[in-house]
Amino acid sequence: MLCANTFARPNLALFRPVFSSSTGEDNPPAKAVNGIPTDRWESQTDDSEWIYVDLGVVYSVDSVFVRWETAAGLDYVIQTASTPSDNDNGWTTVAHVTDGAQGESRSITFAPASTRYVRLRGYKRASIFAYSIWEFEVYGNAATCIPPVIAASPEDRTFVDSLTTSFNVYANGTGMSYQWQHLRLMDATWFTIPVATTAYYSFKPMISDSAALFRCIVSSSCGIDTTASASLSLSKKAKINLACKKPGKCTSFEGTDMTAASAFDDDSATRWGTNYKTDPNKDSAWIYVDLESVCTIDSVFLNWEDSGAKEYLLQIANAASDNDAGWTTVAHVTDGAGWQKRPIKIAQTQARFVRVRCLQRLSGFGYSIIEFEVYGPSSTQSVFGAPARSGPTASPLAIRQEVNRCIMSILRSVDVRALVFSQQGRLIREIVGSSGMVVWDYADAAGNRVNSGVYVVRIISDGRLSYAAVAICR
Ligand SMILES: [Ca+2]
Ligand SMILES: [Ca+2]
Repeated sequence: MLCANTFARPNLALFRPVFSSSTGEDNPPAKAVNGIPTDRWESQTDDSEWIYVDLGVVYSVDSVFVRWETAAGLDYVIQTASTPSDNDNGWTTVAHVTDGAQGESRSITFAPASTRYVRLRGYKRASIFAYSIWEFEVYGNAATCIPPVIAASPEDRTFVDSLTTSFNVYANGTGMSYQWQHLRLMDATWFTIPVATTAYYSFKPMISDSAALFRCIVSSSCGIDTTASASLSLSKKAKINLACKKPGKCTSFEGTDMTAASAFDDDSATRWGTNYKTDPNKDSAWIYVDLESVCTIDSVFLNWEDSGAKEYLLQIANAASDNDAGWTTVAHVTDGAGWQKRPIKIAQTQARFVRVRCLQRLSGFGYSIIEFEVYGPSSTQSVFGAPARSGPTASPLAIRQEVNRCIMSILRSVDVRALVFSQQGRLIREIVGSSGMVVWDYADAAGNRVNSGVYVVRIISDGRLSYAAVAICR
């Protein structure tokens, strides 16, 4: 039997996701929002306990109705939040009850508050038992503040290196703020770009940014929405990276996957890293590339990992040495940072060897460079003329669709991830696989099975991309 609504308005908490500080016996918080008056949420036996419900969208909430069991609260507050937390951070108290009684049903009204989350936070119990609530009901009206809704996601872009490119987002809502993110292949996480906080994000990409994904999170006090991902790919007119696949040398490396070659492999998922544990002089490290012939150069792009250099020199030579002899300094950087993509323009010059000579670390770790790229004024070529990748190239993708899952496997691959997109380009799900295999259970990020339709799956394996279309019929 379902409870009759106390008010004419619907109970906004009914069947919504609900969370609590604790659960006593077999009485989880979901039993306080299931409309059944004969089952209940029960906390542990403690004065400081809470329960909150996620209304799904922002409402203008003005009252709650608490159907207490005998184990009631004596002193407790009703709170709202734009972002919920499992402690007292971010919660605003809208009502305070100090005379709670055992077994009562209490209507608590307050000034309308725009909120998606509503919490009851206990301070003192009315009995020696725990807190116990048959039903926690929330009432309100449609919100007056309009949460952000993405009207247009950023579009895919091609770029020419060292020239500015940009992404745009259009959203409807009030009081919105923007935060762009970049899917970092290095650790397969969405990385927040600190400076990118407007609807328009303009920047100078590196060659190794090709195939990178970008998205924007639009938020306000009454909600949040995230754009579909947009990809960045290299234009056919792009300049060629003179250091790509060229031999390199370095003072030390932490593991065999972190040699100098990892900074010149055109792969954002690999990096050079010094062996900071054993280097006798931890600050004084270097890495250089041999362009294999004397080239005219005018710029270098450095994609630093978190272990960056605070201070370093950019140097050139026509005969490389393993010490400081024979190297000419063409740039001196004193404000380096971690996760920094640093373009360095230099006066046009000729050189066969280009070196980064580190002087001071940022942290207790070593130095680490994801990609070290070198360009010249006349190095413009079709990317189809670029040197091929070494090792196995785009590996064959095998797909097997079953009733409740789809198995995608990449031969010769170890690290594999999949991004599932709708036909409208919205990111539905990210899946991390293992041993060259990724399994999609046809669920979205919230765990709900997706609707029938065609989905595009972008598979990233060992830094390379493959695509698949998966048709789902119920
Ligand atoms: Ca119940
Ligand atoms: Ca690399």
